[in-house]
Amino acid sequence: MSEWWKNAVIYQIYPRSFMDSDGDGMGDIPGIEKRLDYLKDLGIDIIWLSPVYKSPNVDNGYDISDYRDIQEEFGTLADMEHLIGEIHRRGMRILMDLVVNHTSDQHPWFIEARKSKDNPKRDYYIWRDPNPDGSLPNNWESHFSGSVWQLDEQTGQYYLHIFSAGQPDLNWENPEVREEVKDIARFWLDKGVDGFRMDVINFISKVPGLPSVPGAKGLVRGNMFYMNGPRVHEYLHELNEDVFSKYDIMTVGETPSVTPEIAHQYVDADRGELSMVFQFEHINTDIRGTRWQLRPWTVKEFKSIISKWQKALGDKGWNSVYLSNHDQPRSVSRYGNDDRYLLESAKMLCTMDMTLRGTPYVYQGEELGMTNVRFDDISSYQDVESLGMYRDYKAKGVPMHDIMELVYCRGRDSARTPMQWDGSEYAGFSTSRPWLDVNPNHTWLNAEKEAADPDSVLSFYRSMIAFRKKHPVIVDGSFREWFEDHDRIFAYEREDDDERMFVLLNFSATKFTIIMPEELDIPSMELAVSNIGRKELGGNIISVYPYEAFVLVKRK
Ligand code: TEU
Repeated sequence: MSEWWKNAVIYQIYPRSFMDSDGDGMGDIPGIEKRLDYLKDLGIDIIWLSPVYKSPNVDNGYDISDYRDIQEEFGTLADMEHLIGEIHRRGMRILMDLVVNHTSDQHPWFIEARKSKDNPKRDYYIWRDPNPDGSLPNNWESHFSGSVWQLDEQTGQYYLHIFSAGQPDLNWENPEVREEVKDIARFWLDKGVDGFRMDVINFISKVPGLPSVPGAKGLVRGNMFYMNGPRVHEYLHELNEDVFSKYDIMTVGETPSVTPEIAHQYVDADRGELSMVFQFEHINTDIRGTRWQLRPWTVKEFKSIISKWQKALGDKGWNSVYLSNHDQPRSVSRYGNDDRYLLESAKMLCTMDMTLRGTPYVYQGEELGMTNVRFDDISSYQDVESLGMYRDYKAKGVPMHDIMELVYCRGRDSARTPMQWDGSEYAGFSTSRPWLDVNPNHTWLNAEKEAADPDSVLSFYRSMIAFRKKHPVIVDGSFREWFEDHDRIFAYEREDDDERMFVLLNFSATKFTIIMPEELDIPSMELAVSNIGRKELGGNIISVYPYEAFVLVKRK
């Protein structure tokens, strides 16, 4: 089967914030359809749609109550079928988000399951009696604050929810559950979708007995007992054998806590599991443990992780390349400089994404250089995770100023403010006040303005995506890092039989001079990309400007 996904550029749409077609302040499927030409024009090959299924929206669609129907606010199943057709008509492909570690507590399976201990659906989920002393079954902390256990009054047992109580975990040990998942996948594949992004797919197999984390005081993350668990590969292989391998599709697993060694087990072609995974190591370089525990970020650590993955999943396996999504702060605010060097740094990050080996993902608005937002009051925020932290930290007496800073720099709503199409009141996203307010900077940072400006971030993305497609060395070539010890620049060389490419990225606001090693033979190379409008490099001694990025090429 062809590996079309290796050459592709993928664009993630967060449907509630992309485009509203009916003026209710909520993005929808007909809205997405209206903007398909924008994506085609950008050079996008594949669209990944965050969940659009029926959902009570405890976690914005990541809590699904019907996998075969569409959330009313987003449209109908017929709208979705039409969208799939329109995407294909433009020569693009579409991935759906398959969220099957858990369902919504409003899913008919769970409604049945909680009715009685002997209900036929009971074993679709994970239940435990309280301990004899009345304490919780174990000490695991939910990702969204509090315990992972919720007491179900009716039957007197607890059910497991790694995320919110509205997201009970499915019991994958039950073969009926696995058959249900296969049926859901077939339902969408038969409608023509081209694959899946699989939500926290490495959480599906729990260590038997669900042991407490030893030696911990209070609630702690039980990661080691459910991430990359004992049967996860068996389950994924089964899914692949029975379903995925029968279609020409791609799959990308969302897999927090994987090392390259673990990732190989998910993505190597001979394993028959997934096409690629999202690893989290490079985006966890400014946190410890959970997203709310900050630590200083350094270029050196960040680039060493990226290099490690480039080398490890080069010839065998495959990388995904991403800096942001609907769960992460805006990339330019996090790794660039969203103030004085917004333009330069957004383009620098784009240069990196489009020249690494792997499939690059652009998260909606990233191509405009959209930034984090700072709303004054917590009441403007909607994210279940941020609000959970807010309640917890407030109860613990953490100063309000510190809590709000965490919301600003780490909260997920920064990535979820509506897409900035133009400078009008609701950013051209909607004709009424959106479910989450627009970022006030939409008056000057928006797609309409950027489309008309050859020097904009948007224009740069368009040209970099086109550049990537013209240079197969980016997809197939080897990767070699240069200046490993430099604490501001990330530099690397890509090479195949036809071409040699050298990329230099300044991750700082500092200007400095570097001397290029003779071995690189810089004077023989041609300047192909510059994010600051450079016309030439000069010789081997180069003045590097703040957040500068350039790419040099040489045909062999
Ligand atoms: O995310 C899972 C995940 O590991 C995190 O990125 C998550 O956002 C949380 O911050 C962990 O601290 C996936 C989805 O992408 C996310 O939107 C969902 O909320 C979550 O799973 C549950 O479905």
